[in-house]
Amino acid sequence: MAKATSVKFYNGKTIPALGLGTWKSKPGEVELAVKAALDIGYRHIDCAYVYGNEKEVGDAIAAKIKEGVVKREDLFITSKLWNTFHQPELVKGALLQTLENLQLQYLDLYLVHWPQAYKEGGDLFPADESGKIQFSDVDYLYTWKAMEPLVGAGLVRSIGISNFNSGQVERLLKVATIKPVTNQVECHPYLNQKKLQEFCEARGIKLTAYSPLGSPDRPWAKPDEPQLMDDPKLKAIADRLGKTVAQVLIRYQIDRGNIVIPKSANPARIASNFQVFDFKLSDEDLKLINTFDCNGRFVPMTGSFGHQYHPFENDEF
Ligand code: NAP
Ligand code: SBI
Repeated sequence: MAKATSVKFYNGKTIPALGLGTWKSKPGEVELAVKAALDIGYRHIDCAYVYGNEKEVGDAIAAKIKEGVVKREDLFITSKLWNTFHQPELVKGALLQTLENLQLQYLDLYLVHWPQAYKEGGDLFPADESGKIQFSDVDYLYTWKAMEPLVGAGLVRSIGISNFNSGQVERLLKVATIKPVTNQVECHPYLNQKKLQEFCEARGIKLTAYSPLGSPDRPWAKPDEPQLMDDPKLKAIADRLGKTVAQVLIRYQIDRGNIVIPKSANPARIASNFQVFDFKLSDEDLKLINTFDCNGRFVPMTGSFGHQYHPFENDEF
């Protein structure tokens, strides 16, 4: 079997280039999905407190360590600080809760999930009577300053960011003692993030591609919207290579040097998505796929529109 690719961070740590996404995997199915993934060879799992399924992910990891299938040190486990815990005094407690949920002593990577903060202390999506999300004005720079000591405390190996635009990355770097290792953002052929990737790469920050398959199960998807995986141009490339469109979309990220975290809760698709280390896209195919960009964002986070730190409202990239 061909060897799985790794990506090296500026701090010397490595991350398996392909990880399993877990957003929308129901608590009742995610344990089976993670167990299947670990059996198949995945060593990187992407989690978050807000997904509401960390305990079941933790049960799967604990079971596979107990069975002797994997050792903790061979795994790469990421989780994320949710928007209601941005106040610096809340950051360590939020991490400790995630560690308890996942039954882990440390995370390999802890991300600030979004730059914008929500009202602290209650619902994860605190809303007023009209349903509008209630914002907090905590500046993500103060949140970052509370993330940094988690590394020295041995609770996390690396720290990073998610959904930060180029201006926000630049602003963060001006105060950071520890630079983020990665910026996890939406990335696929319709939103290929070429400019943000180059911007981050120039600063030693790797890009992690979320929703790489176009997130067809996103809760706000409308039936008439185009599905990335149904794109006939991608289907033609996949057919020519004898691969599935999903495999081409995953390989597209790996061949661009990105980390990629497709979600599946289906063991057969989890297995098929891992069959991407026996082929490579040619430069011609990469160039062709790069032309499909249409600023097509599947995860616009509309509920945060109007927040001063919403990442997608004002800046170009
Ligand atoms: P995605 O990975 O692009 O797509 C997941 C969907 O594709 C599911 O409906 C899945 O169905 C289906 N699928 C998976 N493999 C397939 C295959 N081989 N053939 C056909 N369908 C397939 O979407 P995503 O969940 O939005 O993104 C991936 C991960 O990125 C998330 O789970 C999460 O971990 C992370 N993420 C992070 C953020 C952030 O703000 N940082 C935002 C979004 C996502 P089945 O499950 O039925 O297979
Ligand atoms: C949730 F748990 C609920 C909603 C939601 O919308 C935006 C996308 C997101 C997120 O913030 N991170 C994800 O992986 N999905 C999400 C998660």
